[in-house]
Amino acid sequence: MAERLGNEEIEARLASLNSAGAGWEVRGDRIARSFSFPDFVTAFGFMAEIALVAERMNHHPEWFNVYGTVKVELSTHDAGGITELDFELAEAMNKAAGRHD
Ligand code: H2B
Repeated sequence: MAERLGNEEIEARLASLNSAGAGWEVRGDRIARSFSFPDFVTAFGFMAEIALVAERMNHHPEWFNVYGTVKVELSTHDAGGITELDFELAEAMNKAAGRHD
């Protein structure tokens, strides 16, 4: 099972996740980001693509969608905090968002 990451490790991975200006932040025991798409169908296309990634990883986002906005929070419940799985899924989201803009 994935291990909870320490604060230094989280900050280092966050910096790399945000190297292209993605805007992820630590919020309590989660990492969070808001994505903005031009409309609902584009946002939903992003979510549909990520749903398949999440199933493959057996690691699932908490997210909230209104029209073109998708607010995401990632944590590893099984580990009680942030693990490398959250950063892996976040990276997949950054890449997918670039294909749905
Ligand atoms: N997703 C996330 N984000 N965190 C988990 O700890 C988690 C999950 N655990 N998806 C998985 C499913 C677990 O609940 C099942 C039973 O494998």
